[in-house]
Amino acid sequence: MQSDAILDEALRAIEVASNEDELQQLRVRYLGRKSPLTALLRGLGQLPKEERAPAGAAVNRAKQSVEQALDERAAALRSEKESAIADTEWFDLSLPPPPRLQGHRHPITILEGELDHLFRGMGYRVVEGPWVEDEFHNFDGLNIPESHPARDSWDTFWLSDGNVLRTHTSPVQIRAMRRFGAPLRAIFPGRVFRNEAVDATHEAVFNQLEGLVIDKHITPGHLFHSINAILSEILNEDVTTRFRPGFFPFTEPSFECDILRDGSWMELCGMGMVHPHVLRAGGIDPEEYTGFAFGLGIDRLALMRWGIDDIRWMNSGDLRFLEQF
Ligand code: FA5
Repeated sequence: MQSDAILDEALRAIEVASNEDELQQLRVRYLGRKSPLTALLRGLGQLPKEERAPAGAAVNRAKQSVEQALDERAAALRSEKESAIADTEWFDLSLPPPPRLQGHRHPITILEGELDHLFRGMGYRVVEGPWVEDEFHNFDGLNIPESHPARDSWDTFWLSDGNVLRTHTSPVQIRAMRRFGAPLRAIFPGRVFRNEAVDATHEAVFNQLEGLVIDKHITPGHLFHSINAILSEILNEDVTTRFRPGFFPFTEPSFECDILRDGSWMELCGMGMVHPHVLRAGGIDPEEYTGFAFGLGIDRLALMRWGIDDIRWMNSGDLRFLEQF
């Protein structure tokens, strides 16, 4: 019968089809509108009546067989493809995974975390202030009026609206005094900005930790003892410090603290007894309360803690540096 011959031809072609595209072409050729099987179906009407039913059934069987052969061949091709992938793209589940790229905390973040923990343990509250400060908090309220030559000691980034990028964390003193009143024990960690020449121990953007304690009968003795205890704790050793007379308009008397490392002194911290003008600016009565304040360079502390030779590593973003922490 004609349909058997067509079926034979179709099955042979399907068997050797080697991809999905060829199968699709064969599907069109043997099952589509212009296929010989469809032509046979159309021609059924011209056959003698008694031949029509068996001939029609034969064509339909042939169509079903083609359909089935196409599906089977498609499945076979898919599984051939998958086993080829399985042969080439396998991996060994028992192998240990390659090392994962892991983030590291920045040394400043590590130190700030430790300082935070240490001071909270001593009953200090932690307060943050804004990086963009107004002239009052950065200068005037700290007893540095416009005419005061001490304004020149900080190379200030002035903003066009008359505000400044804070040159130190001391402005938070006034904010905290006004907010919490006395007695007060607080630290103010954070970033500060100075328009100054950068070298191995000076950055233009660095971090300070300000400490402020206000209570009755606070003396410089409390200040020196606190600084020594804190530095020894953070540097894990009995530190050797020296306290030199210093000058800050917002403390009186004022001191600088240096720390001895590898035979040389490095300046780490400015400090003093809070000036009565500053207490007043913070709304605290200097007749009733005294206090001490200090401003510690966190980046400098990091240099000492890890024996880093240059402060510029801190802002370098260099992974070779950061991956060591
Ligand atoms: C001050 O900024 C005062 N506000 C500190 C203070 C606070 C005094 C409270 C009294 C009472 P000074 O400019 O010295 O002071 O800076 C304090 C510390 O910040 C320095 O001892 C040093 O450790 C660090 N520091 C200062 N300048 C830089 C810089 N350019 N780069 C890195 N660290 C610096």
